[in-house]
Amino acid sequence: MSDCIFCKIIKGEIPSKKVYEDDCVYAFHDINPQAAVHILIVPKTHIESAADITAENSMIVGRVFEAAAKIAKELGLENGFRIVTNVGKYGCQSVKHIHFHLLGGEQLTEKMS
Ligand code: DGP
Repeated sequence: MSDCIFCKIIKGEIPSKKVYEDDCVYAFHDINPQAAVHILIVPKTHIESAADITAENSMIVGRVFEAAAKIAKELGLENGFRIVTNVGKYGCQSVKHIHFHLLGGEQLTEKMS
């Protein structure tokens, strides 16, 4: 999508601190980190949110989690991490291109809402 900020980041039209890329997935540091390590993992295909995952596109979720495991190993997150995807207004999703927050590098709180 031409006006999507994450599509622009994936295409290199907006700079980002890339940590991982393959044919399906692009991952980079969040501009506003909420943990010692805060990476955004984004499928290259423009899908609005997890509410739009179907039998046709659900393989991207597996590819995101494969990437997450590789990134976590690379960044030394052996003590654990959290993966979050926000959906819609109540989920506080601000960028309408599905993305997964990989949070770690410190003890996270039990609170998830
Ligand atoms: P969400 O609220 O779940 O839609 O998360 C969107 C995240 O995207 C938020 O944590 C901030 C991040 N973000 C927004 N714009 C940019 C950007 O231009 N560069 C980077 N690196 N992160 C961005």
